[in-house]
Amino acid sequence: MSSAQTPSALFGIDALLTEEERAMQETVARFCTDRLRPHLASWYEQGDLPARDLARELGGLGVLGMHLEGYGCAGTSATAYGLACLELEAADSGLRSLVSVQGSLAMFAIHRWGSEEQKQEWLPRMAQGEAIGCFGLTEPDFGSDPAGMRTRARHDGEDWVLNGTKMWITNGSVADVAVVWARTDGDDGTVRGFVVPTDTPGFSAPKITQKLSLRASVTSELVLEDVRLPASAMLPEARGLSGPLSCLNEARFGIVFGALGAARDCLDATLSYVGERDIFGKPLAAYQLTQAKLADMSLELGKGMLLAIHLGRLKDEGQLRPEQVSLGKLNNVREAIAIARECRTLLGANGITLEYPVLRHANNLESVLTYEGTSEVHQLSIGRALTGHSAFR
Ligand code: TGC
Ligand code: FAD
Repeated sequence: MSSAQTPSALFGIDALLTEEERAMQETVARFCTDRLRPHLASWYEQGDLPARDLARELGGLGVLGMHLEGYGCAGTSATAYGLACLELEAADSGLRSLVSVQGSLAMFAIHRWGSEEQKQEWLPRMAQGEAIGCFGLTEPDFGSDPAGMRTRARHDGEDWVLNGTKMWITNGSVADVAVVWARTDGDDGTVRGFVVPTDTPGFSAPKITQKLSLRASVTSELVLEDVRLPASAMLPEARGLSGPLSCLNEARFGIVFGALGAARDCLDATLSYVGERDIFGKPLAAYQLTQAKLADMSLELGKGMLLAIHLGRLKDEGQLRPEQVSLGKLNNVREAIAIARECRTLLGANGITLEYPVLRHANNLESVLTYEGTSEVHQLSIGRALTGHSAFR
């Protein structure tokens, strides 16, 4: 047999990255191998993970809010952040989610839209993983259409009083601080963001159980019953839906890279499996049908990487537009889940167990396909950019 190449080597991906980016990728990959991989199957099976310990370790690694400037954040390139997401998601989408929600949603919201006091109070601790954040936008009846949200913020003297329910909130039950989006009773009912310490009376976060996807991740409901907050809890600079939607661009960007990590891990496991599995007297890898599958999957993985790196460079130049993030999220998650499912076929019955990562990734990617804008939402965003017509309503 001639020497085998990885899909990444086939595409020459490393040549497109800076030394610093490759170093960051390797550091995160090593952490995943040493610290995460030995536990992934059992965390997934138990439907739980030691989120607090992991947050501190991830903080020590420097990946929480790593693409933000100041307040204890590393200020890396967007591409370096994407590559960290890729390695984390090659371990498990739940781990990438923990980091995405912390850095791209909760920390970004405070960094971009918060007061200096809010930034000083929360960001350094969140960067170190000493404080965990969550981001409450989705509600039981309003996921794709957050404009319909029912959570209300009522002015009472100098205070704000929040009532409502948020649903499917990553990190909710383990969070120290929740960024909650609510419609105000003043300001013509504008959507505003609030920084809510989770020990505020009236706030609770029951954990959602019985998930079949993203099991190594804490997902919760947020219940707000007369949660009274001082005026200083409002994010002063965010006004309207563009506030939360700008945060989604950040998290979606991480997923553009992250989903490819899950796909790469599936392909790596499968390449190794087909080399060792003998069927009808020769390795499964030596059949044309197998090689056609492997070639097509590698092609999609490599094309996805080229797209991700292109979008990363645009982001670093401050040129990345939301509809371009939609191109990446739609394509790379759609292809990643197709790769995971195809890999599963090559593993036969072994593919349905936790001994191999493939079905775990495929199941996780069902969530990734839905959160941060479903495929259909991204198709419609691209459609709007192409035609000028909004077909959401
Ligand atoms: P629309 O009229 O289009 O926009 C309202 C205002 O927002 C602005 N805007 C954006 N700004 C920044 N970035 C974007 N991507 C933006 N998209 C829109 C827009 O310019 C406008 O600004 P202004 O100043 O004129 O008021 O709003 P719409 O109600 O028609 O909705 C558009 C739509 C459907 C695209 C949006 O609602 C949407 O993206 N829906 C999907 C919701 C979603 O993705 N939720 C994710 C929740 S968080 C999560 O899932 C975390 S998962 C865990 C993990 O990340 O790991
Ligand atoms: P719906 O909006 O009800 O969509 C159902 C179907 O209708 C989808 O196929 C959708 O594409 C389709 N559809 C919607 N609109 C249209 C249209 N205009 N035309 C045609 N079809 C349409 N949210 C947060 O705020 N914070 C979090 O931390 C968070 N974490 C999550 C973690 C997990 C594991 C999961 C699964 C979800 C999480 N979410 C979070 C929620 C996530 O963002 C929503 O699930 C997502 O936005 C979709 O909303 P929905 O589930 O209500 O689906």
